[in-house]
Amino acid sequence: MIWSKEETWDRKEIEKIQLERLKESVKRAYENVPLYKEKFDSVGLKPEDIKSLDDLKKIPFTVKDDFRANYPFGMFAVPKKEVVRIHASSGTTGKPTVVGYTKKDIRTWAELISRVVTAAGVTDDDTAQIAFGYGLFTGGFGLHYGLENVGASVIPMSSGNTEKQIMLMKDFETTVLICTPSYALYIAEVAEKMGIDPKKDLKVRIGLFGGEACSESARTEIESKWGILATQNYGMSELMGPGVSGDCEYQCGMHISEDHFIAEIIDPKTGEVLPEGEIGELVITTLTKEALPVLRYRTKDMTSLTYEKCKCGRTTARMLKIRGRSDDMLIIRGVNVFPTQIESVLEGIEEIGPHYEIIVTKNGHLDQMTINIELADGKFLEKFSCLEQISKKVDHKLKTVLGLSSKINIVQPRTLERFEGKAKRVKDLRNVN
Ligand code: DLL
Repeated sequence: MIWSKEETWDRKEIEKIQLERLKESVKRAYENVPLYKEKFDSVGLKPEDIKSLDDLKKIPFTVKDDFRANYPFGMFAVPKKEVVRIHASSGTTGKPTVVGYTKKDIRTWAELISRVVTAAGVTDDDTAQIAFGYGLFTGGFGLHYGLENVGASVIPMSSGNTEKQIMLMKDFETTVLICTPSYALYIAEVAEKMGIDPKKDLKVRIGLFGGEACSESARTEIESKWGILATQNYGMSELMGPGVSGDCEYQCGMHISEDHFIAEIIDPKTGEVLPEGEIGELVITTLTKEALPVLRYRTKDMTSLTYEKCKCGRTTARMLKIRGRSDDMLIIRGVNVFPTQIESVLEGIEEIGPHYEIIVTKNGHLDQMTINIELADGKFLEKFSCLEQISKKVDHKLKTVLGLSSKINIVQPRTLERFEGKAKRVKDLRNVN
């Protein structure tokens, strides 16, 4: 099923509405948000200079620091009276990033989530359990209104309280689970401990996962443990929250609602726009947001775009799985290391499950990277030689990919930390005394 006709428009129609809305969005931002006026003035650009979609390139980028510098409400383009909802993303340092919505923004949000959940196969026959946090995080409330809008019976469970989560899932016959992929893995483990086999004893058939990257091994494990279709959806507080894009049943890239967002891929170093298919940093311009129009926002998320028509009938551009963030990079003994590189090495080794942890410390003046890796199955623990073999295999592969040796610790299944929200797999302890 396809929720709205705009998802099947041909490119000409999409581009026509994009240009109309881009002009409005630019005008709204320029006239109401001092930051945008300053940015435009600094390069001698006026809203009237945006005459084609190609002119988008002329607009300076917006970055997270712009939100920080305008904390709390300086990025809003409407008077506070018109704002009916405020969310914020926590961030590890400093002040949170604050975002606001008008009544119309909230309605648009519900519509865009309706598209995402319909693409994943959710209908009004479903019972949807939201195990994202409700609160300042956009995950819980964001999914909530869209799921209600399609007519699903929504259980606003929030994250945590895992045993109760499972009890309700059983008693209420939940058919759709909404959470981070790491929490889906954790819930399955707790269910098993309770003597419940999620595949046989529960009725969940679709997973709507987002908020963090999901490796192929995590997705495979979720699908096999739960017996579900594990779909992914993408979003970010600054852009609205969830609802920017989502998988259809073919899981071949997340469909972007292009009548509401323009996506570009840039080289993160030079800012140059890259052609279709190349991997780079995703940059998004919002086209319909009233309270918080965002122009050319640098998401730091690395991905690529395809404009090929999908088998599902949608014509919208798709963004492929996020390949990590450009600011995730660790510098270990001078070598640039992306956690996703490590993850892709681990994915190729069958004895290893989806749980791992990267710890960076200092040994005197030297950086030391330790990777704790959880075995997929306890049976490998029985033989020391088996463990040694796995360890050697990982070390060798990592050395080839990173050109760097690291300390590998193979640990028993179910010993590494589990997460109810977004997983934190990297601990950089170098600056901690
Ligand atoms: O995580 C919004 C969201 C909630 C999306 C629930 C989907 C579902 P933030 O807390 O602002 O917003 O975090 C945004 O999370 O820049 C990505 O790095 C990451 N992220 C979100 N969805 C995905 C995904 C929400 N499907 C940041 N795959 C983004 C990979 C994702 N990373």
